[in-house]
Amino acid sequence: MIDAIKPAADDATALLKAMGVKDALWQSGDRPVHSPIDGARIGGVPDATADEIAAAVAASERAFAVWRTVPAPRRGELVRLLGQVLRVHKEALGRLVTLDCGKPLSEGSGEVQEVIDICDFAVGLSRQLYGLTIASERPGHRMMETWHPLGPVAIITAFNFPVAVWAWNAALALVCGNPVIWKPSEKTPLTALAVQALFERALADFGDAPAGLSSVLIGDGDVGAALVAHPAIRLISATGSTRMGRIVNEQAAQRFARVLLELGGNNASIVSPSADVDLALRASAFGFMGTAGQRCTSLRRLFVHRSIHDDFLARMRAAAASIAIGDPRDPAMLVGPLIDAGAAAAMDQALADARAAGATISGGDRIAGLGDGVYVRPAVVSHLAHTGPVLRETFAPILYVFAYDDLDDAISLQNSVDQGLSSSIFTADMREAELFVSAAGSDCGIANINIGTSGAEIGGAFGGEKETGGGRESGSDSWRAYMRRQTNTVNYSGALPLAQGVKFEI
Ligand code: UN1
Repeated sequence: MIDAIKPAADDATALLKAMGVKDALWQSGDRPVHSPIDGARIGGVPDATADEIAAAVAASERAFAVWRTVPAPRRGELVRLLGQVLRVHKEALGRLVTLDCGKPLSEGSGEVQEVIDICDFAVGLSRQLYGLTIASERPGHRMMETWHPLGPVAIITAFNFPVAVWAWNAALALVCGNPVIWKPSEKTPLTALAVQALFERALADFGDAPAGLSSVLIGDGDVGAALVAHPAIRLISATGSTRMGRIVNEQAAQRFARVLLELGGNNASIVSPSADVDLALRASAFGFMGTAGQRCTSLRRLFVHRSIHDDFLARMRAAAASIAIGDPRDPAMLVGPLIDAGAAAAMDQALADARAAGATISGGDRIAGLGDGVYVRPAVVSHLAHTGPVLRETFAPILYVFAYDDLDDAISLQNSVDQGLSSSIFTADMREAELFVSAAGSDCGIANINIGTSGAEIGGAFGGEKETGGGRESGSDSWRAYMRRQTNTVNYSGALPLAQGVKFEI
């Protein structure tokens, strides 16, 4: 166990060295890097210049010309080797994730596990990029669908999952035949540098991969904008705020580039009278307080049946009041710091708005941190009308609790927000559960039964509707977003019958 008061910077030096990141990449740049654990400066990274962005895209285009012709199972071998390197460095990378974004060690290591899992998934997928054979209406003809590599993919990620979301995209993109260019959050660049160094080890083990298959470009929105505007980038996969996603979407549409957007969530759970209340309480507590409420899948709104509402609310307030908050390197701590002071200010504002609307609030106060780390007591908000901007998504541990009488009403309130990422119901009533996942139920991309809103496995498609952006990443058939579909009609007949019976004799 790491000493709870050890400065974050000391850990970073050892971890980055162990993973082979050169000092020059993270010690002397102009952009300061702070650990949210103690707010201290860990290092400085250089922003990518316009020339470096252009060079990375050019290298990516050259790599694409080669990589698209490498058989997919062989491409899978590179991702298999990446998974191997990550297994070896799982603990170190998990600790670095903790230093970079402040999530507890078990979550940092869980995030690296998620990366290993998607690598395994992608390796299997590299032998299963199946197309269809389609019955032709013409004699002596055959139709089929072929999936081809798409082109260079830009991956823009957020601070809260500094490696997993890159991996969802990169592992699939690489087996699908595409190079990747990563613009990580400027708040968590160290994880990206470490992952790039580990990727380079996998490349060395692989042997003959083209240069330029993966690169990291550090910087703010300008770097992202340059990638979105570049004609060689065929897909922009972006995770972050709806505001950012709207800009990416509009700019990419100008040149008909493909986008895969994973934006805000204003996720809700419903606790029905038949629910296993202990289970629902623990799942909802993790949902709203886990990762200090900074997951896009974090639980924001909870609808509890009136018959159990008061008791449930009291127990949730007690859980929030007693949860262990502190240095995320201490395994006893379940909640770490917020990413920065800006996040705390947004939380304060959200609570002030709820208070002004007449809500009852417990928690939300600042806890003396380590140095300048920003630690907050999770807040439970109740007796608030479910309406208006006060219910916006805030990336912080705030739970709004509502009593409901009728399940249809609860589902319709759940669906009444602008986002549609994750949702769940706690019930032992099969009819309620089936209604919730039916066409008339939750309108979200994720709808769970007797599980919270966060903590999805990689095997399913991940993403959501409405202002969440509509993209699907990770498992199931999400790989199709990284390939271009080609319809082939083959005539082996010697005659030339035209489709739909059209006649054209010359
Ligand atoms: C995110 O917050 O952007 O389902 C991703 C989850 C994690 C991924 C969250 N597996 O909570």
